[in-house]
Amino acid sequence: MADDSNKGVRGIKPYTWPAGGWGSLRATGRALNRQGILLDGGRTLGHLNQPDGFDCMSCAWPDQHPARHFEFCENGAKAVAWEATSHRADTAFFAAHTVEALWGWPDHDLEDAGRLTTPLAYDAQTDKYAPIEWDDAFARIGKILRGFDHADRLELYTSGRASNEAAFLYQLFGRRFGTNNFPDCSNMCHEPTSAGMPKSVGVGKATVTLEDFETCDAIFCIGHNPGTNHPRMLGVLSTAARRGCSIVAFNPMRERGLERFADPQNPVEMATLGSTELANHYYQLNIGGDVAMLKGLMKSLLAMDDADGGKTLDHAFIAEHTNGFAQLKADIEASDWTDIERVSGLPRADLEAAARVYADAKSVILCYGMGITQQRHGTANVQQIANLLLMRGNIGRPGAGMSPLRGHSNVQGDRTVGINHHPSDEFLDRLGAHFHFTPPREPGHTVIDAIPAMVRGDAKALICLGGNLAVAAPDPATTFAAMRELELTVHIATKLNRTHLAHGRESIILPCLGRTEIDRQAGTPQRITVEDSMCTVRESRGSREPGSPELRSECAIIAGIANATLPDGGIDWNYLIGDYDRIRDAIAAVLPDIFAGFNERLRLTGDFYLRNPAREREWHTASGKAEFLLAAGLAEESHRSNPDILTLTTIRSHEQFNTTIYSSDDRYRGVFGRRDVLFMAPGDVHARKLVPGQRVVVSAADNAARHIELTVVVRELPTGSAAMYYPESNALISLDRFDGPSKVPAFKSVPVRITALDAAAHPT
Ligand SMILES: Nc1nc2c(c(=O)[nH]1)N[C@H]1C(S)=C(S)[C@@H](COP(=O)(O)OP(=O)(O)OC[C@H]3O[C@@H](n4cnc5c(=O)[nH]c(N)nc54)[C@H](O)[C@@H]3O)O[C@H]1N2
Ligand SMILES: Nc1nc2c(c(=O)[nH]1)N[C@H]1C(S)=C(S)[C@@H](COP(=O)(O)OP(=O)(O)OC[C@H]3O[C@@H](n4cnc5c(=O)[nH]c(N)nc54)[C@H](O)[C@@H]3O)O[C@H]1N2
Ligand SMILES: [Mo]
Repeated sequence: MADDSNKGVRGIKPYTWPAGGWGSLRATGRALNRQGILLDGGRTLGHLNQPDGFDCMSCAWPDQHPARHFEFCENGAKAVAWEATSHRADTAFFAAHTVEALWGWPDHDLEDAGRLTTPLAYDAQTDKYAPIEWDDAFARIGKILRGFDHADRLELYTSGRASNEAAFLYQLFGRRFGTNNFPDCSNMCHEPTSAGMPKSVGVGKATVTLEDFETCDAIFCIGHNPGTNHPRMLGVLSTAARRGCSIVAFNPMRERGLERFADPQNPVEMATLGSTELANHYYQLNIGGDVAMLKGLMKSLLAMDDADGGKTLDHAFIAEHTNGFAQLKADIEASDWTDIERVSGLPRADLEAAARVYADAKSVILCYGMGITQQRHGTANVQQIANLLLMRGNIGRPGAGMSPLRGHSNVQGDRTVGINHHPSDEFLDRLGAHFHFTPPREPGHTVIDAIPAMVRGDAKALICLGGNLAVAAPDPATTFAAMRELELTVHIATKLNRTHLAHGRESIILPCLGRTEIDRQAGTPQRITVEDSMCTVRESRGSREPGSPELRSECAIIAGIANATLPDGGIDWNYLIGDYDRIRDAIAAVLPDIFAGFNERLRLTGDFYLRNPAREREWHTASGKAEFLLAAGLAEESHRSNPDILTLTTIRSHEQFNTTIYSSDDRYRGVFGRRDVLFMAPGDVHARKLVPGQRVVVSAADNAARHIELTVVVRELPTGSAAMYYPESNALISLDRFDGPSKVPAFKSVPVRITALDAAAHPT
């Protein structure tokens, strides 16, 4: 809000500039400077997203072809600076601090201690992590794992930064050990896409490529914040806007990165302080109002189609390619406009206007993110998006399609190569045949299953391939307590975080190379591969010397654990990691449909597209057609009718990567030097007789024992909707509110109550 509603509140100032621009360049310089790498970091950035360089680890947005001179953004630069830092959490650091003392540090400071340099084991006598030899670390892990009565005692968590090669080895290790327990960060992220889309259109991935953004007539952006989370997308959006493509945003908050952008790579915009308007239609719907909004759009389209004698919808496509249209039509017609308006928070006229933009566009791309997936009805949201697109044949032709914006830079690839708690029989058959063993068939655990398994004592060991599981998941206190009862916790990581401090009886931290660093095996630099949000697999080669001579690659660490755990397992792990081409040959053998000729294709072009049948209107569903799928009612949450309860959404600031907090600013939202804020609608602030700057207690509506203190900041939001930053929010969130089919927690719709603290006693 460019007004003075929050005047006098510490750290809150209106931000009137566009996204990008000089603010972005200044922030890039500051990020490099803070990590003490100004000169060398600048050189490193030159390799970012270039054909012979490394792939950016900040998001999964695809790279431009041909590559631009600088193919990175402010937040990509921050991620690189954070990894390439000159700070070190070395032996002296761990000698100086007990785990109890470190527990009291803010999350930012733990990671800012710098890169881990040597393997560490927890010593209960001193309450410190102490250095240990690699072989000793592997032997300790192997000894405990070999002693388990059942392989399902082990949980193998993956965060989506791991390469295809590391992820493939990791799942191979887990399955050879005997478990499908692969809780994954996607279980907190895009799993509703993977659960919902295949039933609708037969694939669980984007049906568009970057080229489609060059010819589409409208782009719908629902529940994502590209200015912060996929900043390279802003270049694509502004090019589209300049050629007259409509951009329609549905988001409870006004996000600067959806409104205006000054492209730092556009000399004219930079010199003239100009910018490009992005969304020309911006609808601030209620948190959790997306099913109602989507049904409102579809209801408007049906009415238009009735009025113009069937010209609005693509009836030929519907007849030839789809199933279930009559049922969908009946379902939509049964929804009442009054209910749609109440639940979505949008007036009928707005929904009709947005539907008109949709109908007037020959080709539409619909992009979506966490606002859609992290809901109790996340899978239903995804399927209603597919319905909307199918109505006008907007899937499987140029300039049109569904574009889920994945999170972590390789979360999609990790899933493709087998990180999955319920793999297909075909995958397991081929894996077993190639490596001569019988993989387990029982489905394993997602995140929301793994944590209760640890609480019950069914799970006794947790290995984390990256990430910060306990902080990222709902209800950290429960996870921390459960982790402390485990027999073994192992973290393969670049930097220290809070999850590492909740140690099991034996607890080991194994420091790994990051994406920016040269990975040498048998003296030869290796390349790894990742898959972007639009299904292109690309190679990535680090260019920096490792942050410490002791670091090992994720692949080498997994091989070390596997050798020590499965000495007679019949898989030659050292052979596999001696040359990563061998891992890729194994991936090609196990997944021939998409990876046949993996190494050859890489050598030819450095990247290749994984075929997507829905893009070619080949529908891999049970019926062989695209399915219109129904969602019950409008997915209205029952707490909505209680005026005491607000619906809280949890968002990322511009200075964080998930649980990694770079600094306490959130420039585009006008928040500086603090994160302890609660964004509230003016009406809700007044109704509770609060004032901006007041300290309040925010408590979970279902359990007042979960609460945190925040400062009220007034923001243009629909009444009843509020927002705060993730991950601090997770203390409020329960493990039992999740989307049924995908088990993704409802991070974006948390029912809360607000109680004022005495303003005088608790100044802002
Ligand atoms: N710099 C940076 N880049 C990142 C990340 C990062 O933390 N930092 N994280 C990466 C990861 S893992 C992911 S998954 C992606 C996340 O990328 P996004 O999906 O953009 O992530 P969020 O910040 O969670 O924001 C989602 C948006 O949804 C809106 N929203 C909230 N509730 C609702 C709702 O009910 N309906 C609708 N329609 N909108 C809603 C919020 O206002 C916000 O603008 O980004 C990836 N890229
Ligand atoms: N309330 C709320 N909760 C959420 C979300 C939300 O929007 N709201 N979003 C959810 C989403 S979308 C996601 S994806 C999850 C994220 O959950 P995670 O993926 O578990 O968390 P990150 O914060 O990305 O993990 C950061 C850690 O990864 C390690 N790391 C960094 N780089 C590397 C590397 O190259 N290799 C290895 N091995 N380790 C590395 C570092 O130790 C760092 O501390 O959080 C989820 N939680
Ligand atoms: Mo994510």
